[in-house]
Amino acid sequence: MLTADRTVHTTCPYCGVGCQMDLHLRDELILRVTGRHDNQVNFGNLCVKGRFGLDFVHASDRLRQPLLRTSREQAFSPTSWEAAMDALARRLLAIRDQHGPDSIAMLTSAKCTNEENYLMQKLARGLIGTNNVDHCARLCHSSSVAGLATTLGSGAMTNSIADIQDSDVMVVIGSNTTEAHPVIALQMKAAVRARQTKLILIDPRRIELAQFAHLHLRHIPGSDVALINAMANVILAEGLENQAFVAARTEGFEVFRQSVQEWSPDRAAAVCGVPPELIVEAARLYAGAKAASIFWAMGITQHTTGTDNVKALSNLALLCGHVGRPGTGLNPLRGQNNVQGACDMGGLPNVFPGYQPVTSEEARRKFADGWGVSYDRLSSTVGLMVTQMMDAVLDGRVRAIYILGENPMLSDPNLHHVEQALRQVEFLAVQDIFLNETAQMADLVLPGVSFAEKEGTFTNTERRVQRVRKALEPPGEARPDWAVLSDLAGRMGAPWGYRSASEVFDEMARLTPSYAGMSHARLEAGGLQWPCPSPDHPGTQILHAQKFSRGLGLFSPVAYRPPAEEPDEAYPLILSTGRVLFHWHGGTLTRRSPGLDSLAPQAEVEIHPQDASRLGIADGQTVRVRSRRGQLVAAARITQRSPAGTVFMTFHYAEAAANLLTSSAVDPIAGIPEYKVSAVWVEPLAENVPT
Ligand SMILES: Nc1nc2c(c(=O)[nH]1)N[C@H]1C(S)=C(S)[C@@H](COP(=O)(O)OP(=O)(O)OC[C@H]3O[C@@H](n4cnc5c(=O)[nH]c(N)nc54)[C@H](O)[C@@H]3O)O[C@H]1N2
Ligand SMILES: Nc1nc2c(c(=O)[nH]1)N[C@H]1C(S)=C(S)[C@@H](COP(=O)(O)OP(=O)(O)OC[C@H]3O[C@@H](n4cnc5c(=O)[nH]c(N)nc54)[C@H](O)[C@@H]3O)O[C@H]1N2
Ligand code: SF4
Ligand SMILES: [Mo]
Repeated sequence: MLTADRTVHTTCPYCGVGCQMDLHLRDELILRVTGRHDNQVNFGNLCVKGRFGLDFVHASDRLRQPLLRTSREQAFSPTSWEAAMDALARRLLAIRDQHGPDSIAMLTSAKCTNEENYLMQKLARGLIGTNNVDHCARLCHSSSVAGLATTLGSGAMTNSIADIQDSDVMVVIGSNTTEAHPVIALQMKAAVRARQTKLILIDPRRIELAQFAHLHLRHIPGSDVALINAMANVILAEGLENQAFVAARTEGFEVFRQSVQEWSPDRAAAVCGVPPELIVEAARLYAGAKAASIFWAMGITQHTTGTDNVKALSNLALLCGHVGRPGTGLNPLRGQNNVQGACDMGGLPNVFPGYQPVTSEEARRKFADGWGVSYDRLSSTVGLMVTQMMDAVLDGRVRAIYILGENPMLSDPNLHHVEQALRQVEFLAVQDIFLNETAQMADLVLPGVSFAEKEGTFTNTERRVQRVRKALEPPGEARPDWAVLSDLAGRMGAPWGYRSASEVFDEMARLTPSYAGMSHARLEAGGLQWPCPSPDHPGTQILHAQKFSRGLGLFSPVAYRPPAEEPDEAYPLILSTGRVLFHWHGGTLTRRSPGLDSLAPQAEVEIHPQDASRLGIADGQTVRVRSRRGQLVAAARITQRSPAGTVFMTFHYAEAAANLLTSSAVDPIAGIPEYKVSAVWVEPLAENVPT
């Protein structure tokens, strides 16, 4: 057996938990991965993806050279960096000059480092002059950011992973934590087992956490507002609210109180399908706890009512004073390894780094000075969201798209629509580590490098900024994404000339108050949680302890609205989409891991026995799933995990891409798609697939 000759301490590239790991290396090979104990994040643990899922780094089909073609009908030809970068700079400048800065849109990447995201938005804003920069946070927690920004003044997780141990009651709502944030789920399970913490699970599906739950409320997808309003109704009716907290720390209480008066448990039960007694019990348990925390993810956010769902949760926490102390709080579990960071860095159409609004003259002056660009260059117009960019291509407003580390051809809703737009766009450049489904449609493909081949930082779900360290040389001619962006800026007339990721970080920290006290050198000793405003500041474990970012916490009444598309005769089942433990989004990374792929090799449609027998579907049988947008074929998995009337699929398999089916309906405030509710028709096909 080969033994390692060195180890490199770095951060897991998969999920927002941000586990600290050692890569055990020999020559240019990762031999083994182990979890590190010297931190407050993973305490030595790793999940199967971190430990056994890094094969993609060594995959033989990593991008090694830039690829270019002069027309979409041609095949790609490998080209030099010189030619590729010249082509990119030339095309972007020409399109900007001919059609204006807002004819260019950029997607930045929650898989890339803070430094890279900072440069991507600096390029969009400071060089091109557009705020058309967004990323997968739009598809993910944009509704959490919007909801919490309104109610608390800051959209991030309020508490820390380590303080799960301080909760008496945990509400996990719309988060399949054991599969999507496995190492946080370990902490939750430990709390239940060792500390008798009571878990209230609110999820339509019987996910693994149900085995640990004191109460499991299985509601109808999309009915969270009714359910949460009813919990508040019970708390008020029984006088269980925290009056001192409401009086001292909040505003808008009276209007809120009136708004939930009509939401008796009986009325909510008729909408959400949960027995009223269970709603009452959950409300009493949450309100009566000394410290109660709420954790949520896509089951709450990915709805046309996503922002309302988050506001409803926020109302509940304010009502009981469960925020600002250890083991309390409002905790949106962030998904990608660096989605928190990509947002913090201003990879969003409305804010500069540190959530400084592009509409603020003061902020524009600050960044114009900081970047040495003219004030007029920085646009005060909020840019396009991911979910608006494709329409903007189709109606001619957007002519060029430059995508860093994202795969909209599998991850955006309504893929036929996305495909139409990407075919039509005049110029498409993709910078990735693989020729993913989106890159296959591009004019120009640039080879970036993976987390293992570059320096930088990721910010995890609890706002902790942690180092990513170079362990390997890039494959072929591939270059770190930050270096590619810096090179591009030079060719577009701005010689940024960064020599290292650390220099980029220092510039960013000067302009971003919540990161101002950090540097690569300081992060060597371990991660720091923002806000960390000065070099002697220890970082912040719990937000809103004395006062909320906006001053007083704001109660925000929310009215129940049904999902945009409900089942009917033509499409009688609800399709819910999500994840399994072993795969990552479109599978670009995990399906290159033979171990992971063998554990979840094929696309399946989870279907309840009642629906299956009514439709004449056997376990393992091939079925066709159709929606108003498209259709696909997959294997049926008959199980009681999903409730009757709802089928569940992942979006991990390109050959049965769930987003062919999903609808483009979005939340009116956050622009997040309703991935958790579309209406579908399912029918058995004659032939069987092996199971
Ligand atoms: N293995 C793996 N882990 C991942 C990822 C991955 O692709 N694979 N992706 C990462 C990313 S980017 C993200 S954002 C996170 C996502 O993490 P999660 O949000 O935990 O993952 P999902 O599978 O989307 O599931 C959400 C849960 O919401 C429930 N749900 C569906 N509809 C509703 C509803 O209307 N109300 C409520 N209350 N619940 C509902 C589903 O049954 C499911 O249990 O995972 C991260 N971690
Ligand atoms: N139906 C349905 N659709 C969904 C969801 C759902 O629940 N249901 N969830 C949504 C959510 S929450 C999210 S976050 C999105 C995710 O959507 P995406 O971000 O589009 O998904 P990924 O597959 O993670 O794409 C990441 C890309 O980055 C590349 N990459 C990895 N590391 C690097 C690097 O260091 N440099 C560069 N340049 N590239 C790199 C990978 O090869 C991959 O192509 O999907 C959304 N889509
Ligand atoms: S829990 Fe997330 S960060 Fe930790 S090893 Fe698994 S995928 Fe990586
Ligand atoms: Mo996500």
